[in-house]
Formats: sequence, C-alpha cells, structure tokens
Amino acid sequence: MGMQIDAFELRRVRIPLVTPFRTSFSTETHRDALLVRSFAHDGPTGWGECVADVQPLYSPEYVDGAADVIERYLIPRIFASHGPAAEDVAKLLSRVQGHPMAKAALEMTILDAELKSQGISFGQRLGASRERVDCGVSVGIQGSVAQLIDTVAGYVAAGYKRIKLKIEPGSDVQFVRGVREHFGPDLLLSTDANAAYSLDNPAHIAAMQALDPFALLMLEQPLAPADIPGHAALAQLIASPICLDESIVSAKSARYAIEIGACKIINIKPGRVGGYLEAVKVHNVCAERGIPVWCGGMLETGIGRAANIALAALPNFTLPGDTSESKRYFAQDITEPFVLEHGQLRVPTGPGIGVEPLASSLKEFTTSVKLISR
Ligand code: OSB
Ligand code: MG
Repeated sequence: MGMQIDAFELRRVRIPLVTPFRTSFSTETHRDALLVRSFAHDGPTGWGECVADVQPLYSPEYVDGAADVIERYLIPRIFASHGPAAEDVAKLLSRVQGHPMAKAALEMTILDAELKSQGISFGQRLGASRERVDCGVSVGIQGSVAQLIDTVAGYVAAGYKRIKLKIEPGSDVQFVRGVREHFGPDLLLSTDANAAYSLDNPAHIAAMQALDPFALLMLEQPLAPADIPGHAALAQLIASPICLDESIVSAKSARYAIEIGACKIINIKPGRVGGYLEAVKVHNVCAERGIPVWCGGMLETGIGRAANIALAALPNFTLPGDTSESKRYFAQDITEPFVLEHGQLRVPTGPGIGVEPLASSLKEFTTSVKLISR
C-alpha cells in the first residue's frame, strides 16, 4: 500500500535561461516546465517535474500534451487505484501507450511523497553509493569557433569535468577541432548530435569519420531515435565510441542496443525511460554488461535536478553527467541553487528529493496552476 493522494496540482513555470540553448533541433530562451505536486491524505506534499519540452522535437512529447495526458488519462488511473505505492505506478499506467515523461513526473511526485512519509531520501531509495557526483556541461551550438572556445573556457574555469558540444551537420568538425586544439588532449570532450545525421548521406558519414582524430569520449545519438541497428552499423565506420540518448526508452531497449553493438555508453534520463525506477533498471542492465552510464539532463529546475543528482550517485554512473549547477541555466532557480564544488554537486540527503521550491520563485515564474481533485 502506498499514499492515498487527494489531489494533484499541475503547475506551469516559465524561467528565463541565462543564455539561449541551441541544439540541432531548436533554440530555447526559456525553460517552460511542468511541476506536478501531490497532496497526500494526512501526509506530506510530493513534487515531480515533467521534462517534456515546449515543442515535440527532441521526442514526441511536448509539455501541453503531457499536461493533458496527465490530467485526462493518468491521474484518473491513480485515483481509481486507492493509493498505489510508487513502485506500482508504472504498471498502473502501462495501458496508456507512450508518454514516458508524463508518467515519470507522476511517479516522481508519488515517490517523493512516499519517501518523505518514510524519512528516506531519493539517493537511499535508488541505491546511491556516493555523496557527491562529477558534473559535466552541455554547450549549445555557438556562432563561431572563437565564441565556442570562449564559452568552453568559462565552463572549464568553473570546474566542469567534461565538456559536451552540441553539433549538427555543418557545425561539427571545425568546432571540435578548435576546442580540442585550444584545450589540449586532457579535456574530456564529447559531442551530441541529437539525431541530426543520416547513414543515407555520404557527407554525414564523412563528417562523423572526420571526428576520429579528436579523441572524443563519445559521440551521442548521431542517428534517428528508432535506428538502433543503424548505430551498430555506424560503430563499424567510426572510432568515436557511440553513446545513445533518444534511442534508449527502457531497460529492454538498453539491453538490445548493447547486445547488437549499437553503443558503448548510455545516457540515462529518467523522463525518457518513464521514471526513476525504470532508470535504475537501465543502470543495472548496463552495469551487468560493463557499459558505463551517465545522467542526462533536460534543463531541469532544482526539483528535477535534485532527483537526477541522487540517481547519478549510483555505482555505474562512472562518467560525469549533464548535471550542471543551477546558474548554468537560470539566474534564479525554483529551489535554492545547486552550486558546483570542485566540479561536483552534493547529493541531497533530506527525505524525498531533499529540496523544496522557494515560494518567491514559484510566485515569480508560475504561468498557470490547475488543481485536480479526487
Ligand atoms: O540531448 O541531452 C540532450 C537538453 C534538452 C534536450 C535534450 C538534451 C539536452 C541537453 C542539455 O543536452 C542537458 C542539460 O544540461 O540539462
Ligand atoms: Mg542528448
């Protein structure tokens, strides 16, 4: 038996980014997030964050759609089940196809309430094995090589342990060369294409092969999300280890991708795989097969960031994640800011996610609130 939830609050917040974030699929100037609060009967308040973007460009989900499916199809299943434990939520919602980010937000808010009532932290519950996690940073596509070097220099000075460059066809080889030549061989450097390349295009293959000399830690998600076999074929053509992000939607898909040789590394995002509990299963599948993982990010507020950092403290998260400090994204976060210390963030230790939204931030950034009662 779990928590009896009397009501959920769907709260939209819109926070300006300190710098526009350009990827191969969009340029974002704000984070428009959906926070899901749960009001347990005679119990604590839980928080969840839905990581869907405004537009369905990274994945089919988008934030208005996520709010709609949560309200109309997911919450009614929770209300009908009389207080599910967090570990039962995924099964309970499984008849609804897809929508992993929406489901993950609902599972997260219930898990937070449940753990708060038990006095247990996310880290303890998920199996964290360290108190601090190494952090990397994801750098958006910049207007010039000089500008990119300048931006990267700031992050290196801040202490980040791994630099990830967003790339796309036409903004790839010269950017990577520039950064590698400027910072030298010791910089842990990776790239993320967000599915912008195709094996049908010889120029794309040539560009990916031209990255070989730059000793990349990984090339993340070069091909389409559904094309796991294509990544296995690409692995035979390039030296850079392939990391999958968009393609990995469950522990099962991780097992398949590893078995056919599609990737050497996996980026785990709880929202993309339907929740923190499935994320732990992905971690376990990878650990058993000797595949290192790291925690991805979706420009989370402090709410999602707190839980991501707990996840990133599990034993097989051996590479620095996209778990950057609050000020890399926001001048003012929803929670107290996460601050980098020697390239690391501290895993929250309080019950549940271990952080609370600041009333002043909620007031400043909320664009709408909807209460859905039993
Ligand atoms: O592909 O990892 C990605 C942000 C939004 C959507 C997809 C991705 C990203 C990032 C940023 O790379 C990671 C972060 O700092 O949160
Ligand atoms: Mg990615």
